[in-house]
Parts: sequence; structure tokens; C-alpha cells
Amino acid sequence: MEKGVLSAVAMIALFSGSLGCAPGAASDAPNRTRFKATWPDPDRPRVTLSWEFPATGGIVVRPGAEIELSIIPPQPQNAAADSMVRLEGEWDASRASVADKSLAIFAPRKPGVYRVAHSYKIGAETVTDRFTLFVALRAEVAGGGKFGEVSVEGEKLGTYYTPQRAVREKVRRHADAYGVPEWFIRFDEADSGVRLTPTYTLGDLYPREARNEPPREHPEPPSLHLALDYNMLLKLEALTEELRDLKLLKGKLALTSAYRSPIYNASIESGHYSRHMYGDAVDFAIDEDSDPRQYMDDVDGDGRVDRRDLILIARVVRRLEAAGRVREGGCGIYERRSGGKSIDGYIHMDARGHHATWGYTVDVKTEKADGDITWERERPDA
Ligand SMILES: [Ca+2]
Ligand SMILES: [Ca+2]
Repeated sequence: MEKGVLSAVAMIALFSGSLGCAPGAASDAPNRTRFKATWPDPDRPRVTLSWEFPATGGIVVRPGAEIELSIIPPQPQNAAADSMVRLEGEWDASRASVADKSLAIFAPRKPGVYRVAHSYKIGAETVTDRFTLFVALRAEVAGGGKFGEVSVEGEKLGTYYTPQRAVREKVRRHADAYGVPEWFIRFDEADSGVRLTPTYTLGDLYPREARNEPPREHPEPPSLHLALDYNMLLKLEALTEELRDLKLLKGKLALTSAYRSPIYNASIESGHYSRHMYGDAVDFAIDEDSDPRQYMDDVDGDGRVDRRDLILIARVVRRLEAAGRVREGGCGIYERRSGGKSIDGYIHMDARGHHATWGYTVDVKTEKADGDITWERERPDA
């Protein structure tokens, strides 16, 4: 086969028979297509990922990656003749119409956004659900070195520093965890509704500190390109499911930021080696009570929003790590205070691969840390 035109080959018609109900399918989009994808982790190609997405799923893949995609039609299933699958975008060797509902496809070689569209009829109306392939872009390091100024598609993201020269001994000791992220996708508002996990959309994962109240003094805009580590996405999804099981969460976590470019990260005064720059960190609160300020909720129900609500959630993160269900990482709590009183807070969680813990009180007016919270001992070997 000609190199670079491997596309939409090996069609397998697993769905040619009966199209019964899909047991276990989540109920949040009962009348839409579900997409079950199996694909290699772009950062760790030997690791196979598999998720079932409602209606708007999407995955990040390396150019040319091999993907399995099952299209699970909505219930009740319409006549097969009314259902059509096609590839949208400039695929290497596009197929105008794909009849099968289970596809083995090779991602295009050219980075960009591609879609698999499933159209079907509900009554007289034709509905189309799309699955998105983000074929990732490779980061460039100025001068071709391992660290330094990094750009993607001409956008300067800022400087990634050599971990061996870090002031903190812990960064030097875990230098392997501080490599420049290799694969990026470009944020486009049009894709913000695409779910990158069964729960969270690309828009949820785009930084929003710059919209905080009060605003930062000199925030740079977030970069258009972002790196998202699947260890973090898996951890985020696992935590979400666990919190729902524990009745501490109904829908989803309120995310403040995931990837931050070094330029953006510096502009909000975050550290030189913040895990956000490596794409495996997320900041979040639980905010489901519709308060107009979008503050953290009183999740433990004691009538106050304070560090205890944050610690309750952070301990769930630690239990998932201890059970081996998610990759180990950093967990920090930030209790936001106004006039000496706790009013809000958020949690940082990452998947750096080793244990790190911290807690601060933060003044809501200055966004500066003004005290420590010890909620867990740092492990001696950490
Ligand atoms: Ca709230
Ligand atoms: Ca509380």
C-alpha cells in the first residue's frame, strides 16, 4: 500500500446483524449515536486506550495511528438504509460513504481535525453525530535541543527549562517527568463541545483563569495549542465517576485549567515547573449549586465552604491512587479567603507519576498565598 494513503481500510461489519439495545450505555444522551474508540496513547503508543463517548466524542492521536471505531446507533434503531457513515475532512484516501458501523481506520498523516459522521433519521428529520480525530502536531524546540523555547505551528509557547537545573531537588530527582510535551492539538472554539473523555469537552479543558474574578493584572491569553496527557484525562474521569458514586457530585467537576503554555503559566505567576505545562494537571472545584459567583460548594454539608470540603475531595484522589486505579501524582488544595473568612477553594490534581502534596490559603483579592494548610504528610521517599 502506498505510504501516506492508509485510510479507512479493513472495514469490519460487526454490526451487520441485529442492532439490539446497548446494555450499560450511559443515559445522558439516550437518543444519539455512541462511539466506542480504541486507539494508542499518543504519548505512550504501546498503551491502548478505549472509551465509549456519547454523540460528540473525540480522540487525540499521532499521525497515521491505527484506530478502531464502533458506531452504536441510537435506540430504537432505524432502518439500516437510513443510516450512513462517512468521513469528513481531507482524509488521505477518503471514502465518500462507509456503510459499516465498525471501522478500522488509520489516522491521516497530515495533522488536523477530521471527523467520522453518522447520519440517521428520526421521523422525517436527518440527524448527524460526529466523532472527531485530532491528529496531533509535533512541538518544535528552538535550536533542536531537548529544552528551551518551544513552538507549535509557529505559535510560541514559551520556555521549558531543563529539570536538572531546577532549584527544587525533587524536580531534579524526577527529571524524566519534565520533558517537553511532544504532541499538541490546536484549540478551535468550533471544537469546544467535542468530548475528549466521556464527560469532559475540549472547552472544559481550556484555561479560564483569565476570566476569573477579580481578573489577573497582566494575564497573557492562553495559547491556542495545548498538550493533554491521557494519564490525566483517565484520572479526571475516574475521579468524576468515583465522586458520583459517593454522591459528592452529580454532573461534572468545574475545571479551571488543564494545559498551560509556559508563557501563559508565567503570566498567572505559576511555578517554573508547573505540571500544567506538561499537560497532566487539572485545577477544579465542585460547583453545582448555581451560586452566581461560581464558587466551590459546601460538599460536606456543614454549612460552610472551607478547607474541609477540599480535603474531603483530595482524599478521594488519594484513595484512587492507593487502589492503583489512577496514576500517582500531585494533589494540592487552595482555600480562598476574603477578610479572613473562607469562601471558596479549588483543588489541583496531576498525574506526574510520583507523590506530591501541598495546601495554601489564598487571598481572593490578591490571589497570593498567605498561609499553609497541612492536610497530608509528604511521604519520606517523595
Ligand atoms: Ca457553587
Ligand atoms: Ca463544608
